Amino acid sequence: MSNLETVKTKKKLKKPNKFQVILLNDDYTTMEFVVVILMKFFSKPQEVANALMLKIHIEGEAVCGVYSHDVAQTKVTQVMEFSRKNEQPLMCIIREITD
Ligand code: TYC
Repeated sequence: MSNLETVKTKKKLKKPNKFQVILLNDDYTTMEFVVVILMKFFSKPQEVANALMLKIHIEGEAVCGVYSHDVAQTKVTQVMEFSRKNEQPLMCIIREITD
């Protein structure tokens, strides 16, 4: 295969970028509300949601899901809107996975 063909092949097979959606701890959002968020927007069963909420509470943050950029951005927007409507200061961020 020529050099040109190799470059073309590499470009075609490039893996799509993936993005972690991360919830951050704070002192004011209720634990119950975070569990609701994890069940409603990240489809976690209640026990998993509870364990993940505690991990965030103790460690400061946790990855709640990994998605394409579009889906990750939508999750962040939905979580932030729902939190503000419910007067909770919960923060949700995106982090690109780099290798
Ligand atoms: N630290 C909060 C409390 O003690 C609970 C909490 C957990 C807040 C996870 C945000 O992403 C969070 N009420």
